Formats: sequence, C-alpha cells, structure tokens
Amino acid sequence: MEGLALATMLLRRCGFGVIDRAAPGQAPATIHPPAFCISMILAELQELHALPFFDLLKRAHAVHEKFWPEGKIQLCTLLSIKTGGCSEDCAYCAQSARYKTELESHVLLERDEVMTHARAAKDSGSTRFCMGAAWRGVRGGTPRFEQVLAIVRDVAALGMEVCVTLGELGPEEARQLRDAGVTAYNHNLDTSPEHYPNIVTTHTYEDRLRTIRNVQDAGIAVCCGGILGLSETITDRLRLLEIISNFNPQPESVPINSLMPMPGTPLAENPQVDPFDLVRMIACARIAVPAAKVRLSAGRTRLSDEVQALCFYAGANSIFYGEKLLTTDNPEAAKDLVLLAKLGLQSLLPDRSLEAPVLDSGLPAYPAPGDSEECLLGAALVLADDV
Ligand code: SAM
Ligand code: DTB
Ligand code: SF4
Repeated sequence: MEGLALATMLLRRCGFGVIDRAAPGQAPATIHPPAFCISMILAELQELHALPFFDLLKRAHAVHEKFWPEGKIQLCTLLSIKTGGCSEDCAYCAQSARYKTELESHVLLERDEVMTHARAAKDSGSTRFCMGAAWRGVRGGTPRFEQVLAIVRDVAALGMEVCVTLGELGPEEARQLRDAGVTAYNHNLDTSPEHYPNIVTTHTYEDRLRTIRNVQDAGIAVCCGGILGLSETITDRLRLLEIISNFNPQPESVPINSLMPMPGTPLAENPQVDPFDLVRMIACARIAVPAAKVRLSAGRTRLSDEVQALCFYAGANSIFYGEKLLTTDNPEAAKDLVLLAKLGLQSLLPDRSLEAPVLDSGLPAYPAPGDSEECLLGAALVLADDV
C-alpha cells in the first residue's frame, strides 16, 4: 500500500481516535474501544476477529448501542426486475448466461407489475424496496434505462426508500437515478481484491470501485457488502471490510450475504459457511462501519432462529423481508414477524429524506475519483451482450 494511503487510513479516526501502533507487520498492542474507530486496517480487523467469540460479540454490541436505536430492524423487500441472461461470469450467480442453470429468465418488468410488488411490500410493513437487474450495467439514453427511471419515480412516490442494483454506472446515470428518487445504490465488492479474479473475470474490482465512486459523487447512499462462502479465506473477508471501512464517505449499508449455492454455477457444491463465522463477520462489520446498517442478507433460510438472534446481537439491523430474494428463497414474512416479536425487535421507519453519508472533506475521497470516460466506455463495450 502507498505510504500516503496508509497514513490516510491511520488518520481516519473520530472521537478518541488513537491506536497504539506496533512495529510494521505486527498487530497493534492495544485497540481502543472500537466504537471510536471510523476506519480500520486489516491488522485491527484480524485482531478483533481472533477474539474469543463472546468478547467480539460484546465489543460489537457496544458499538451497536452507541450508533443505533436499540431493538430496531430495517425491513427491505427485493424484486428482480430483470432476471437472467447476464453477460458476466460471477461464479456464484445463477443469472449469468454463461452457466447452465435452472433459472427462468425474463426481460425488464413493466412498470405496473413492479408497482404491484412495491405496494404489496409496503402493505406488508417493508420500508425499503430494492430492485435488482441482471445486467453488467446501464447506459443513459437507452429505452431500458428510461424505463428504470420511470419505475423509480413511481416507487419513490409511495414514500418507500428506493434502492436499485443495476451493475456498472457512469456519473451521468448516477445523477439521473438520484433525480428520479433513488435513495441507495447497491453495488457489492463481494470479496477481497485478491480473491475477486478467482470469482469474476469479465469485470474487475477497479470497475466496481469506479461505479461506487460515481454513486458517491451523485450524492446517493452506497450499499456495499459481500458474500461469504466463495472459497475465500478469513483474510479475504477482512480485506473486504478494510476496504469498505475506508470508503470516504462510508457506505450507508453493508449487506452480508451467505452463498446460496446455485446448481449449474461453478460454486454449486461449496459448503455452507459455519454460522459462527457469519456472526463473527457481522460483528466485525458492525465495528468497522459503525454508522452503516448491517444487513443480514442472502442465506437466512439456512439459519436457525438462534443464529439469526446472535447476528442481531452482533449488530445486524436490517434484513430482506418477503419470501423471495432475487431468484432464491427467503424466509416467509410471517415467520420473520414471529421471530422479530419473540426477540422484541421492531421495524425501523423509512427515511425517504435519507441523506447520503457525506464526504470527510479533510481527507481524500475513497474509492479515488476515477476516469469517467473510461467508465462509460467500459459500460458501452459490454452492455450489448446482456439479453
Ligand atoms: N448485476 C448487478 C451486480 O452484479 O451488481 C446486480 C444484481 S447481483 C445479483 C447483486 C448481488 O447479489 C451480488 O453482488 C451478490 O452479492 C449477490 N448474489 C448474487 N447471487 C448470489 C448467491 N447465489 N448467493 C448469495 N449472494 C448472491
Ligand atoms: C445483496 O447484497 N443481496 C441481495 C441484494 N443485494 C441485491 C441479492 C441476494 C441474491 C441472492 C441470490 C438470488 O436470489 O438470486
Ligand atoms: Fe449476476 Fe450481477 Fe454478476 Fe450478472 S453482474 S452475473 S447479475 S452478480
């Protein structure tokens, strides 16, 4: 890492913001109460992750109590507005056109159909409506992007928070989405930069970071997280958190997905992640990005109520709610309501005025401002492959 970048990371502290530094290559001697940390480096995260389970949980819960109202969980509903036929080769994804999966593809849904789902989500108590499209990215001026903008305007008018995940975006597309009423843009980094090329070869980590920068610049809240179970190491998981923790501005939410193994994809036979490792990841995310909502995302159908309760204690304060994710199953809404009631948890109210986290102007933006022309070119090159 460049000296300046490292110095920046070390400086990005708030509150009592000081860490006892050890010699290069060694873990710091002490970590001050993590609630005061705004950005973290790998060594700190490794030290946290290695703590005895309950010590880590206690630390994470203390951070949670400082930053978030106790007992509130955000309920988000997902809808796949364009399914399958994607040009990309993400090894976990059933929507890639490169794998022979059992998925039924569909073109971009009509506005009315999306609105029926959005109203139902609102009526069921969901406060955020997240729309996903199996595209490498979108380009302004195309009919399908115009259709997405029209859908966003209508959903926003319902008073729900509106999140979209459409793949790669240029600066202009990001601005148009913001003007249409998008409150958050989901773009996951999924794993470490080191492991990413083992999972995806059709776009790069840099491409992902550039889109995130464009979203930040447009003043849209960034939702950025990852997936556990991609044959990654613990270091890969913590590198992901290190990078997200050093975003400037930091993300508004961090989804932690567990791989849903999809028949036909290269990762179809990957084993389930140890639930204790999932809880540890949630706890580290809570400490690394204290002001972000940490979303316990894909994979809840394979978790017991007790493990989910541990995740909430460790700092998860958002879930996908409703029986479907994009293409896979999620717990029944009624089952989730019973669980939340048992735990005394209530729904977090929607915040349509959701202000994107602001840039700390005393420090460099991160991801670094990219070359927007390159970004648009990148999108234009491959969009034609999506069906
Ligand atoms: N195409 C866009 C993109 O890649 O950003 C948006 C849709 S993509 C399906 C959104 C996210 O869903 C991925 O980044 C990944 O984190 C998650 N995801 C996809 N398939 C998954 C699976 N089988 N298990 C867990 N998470 C998955
Ligand atoms: C995120 O991090 N998880 C959601 C949402 N963002 C778009 C997607 C999960 C997808 C799980 C697999 C599927 O349903 O296809
Ligand atoms: Fe799936 Fe998104 Fe990758 Fe396409 S870009 S294969 S939809 S994760």
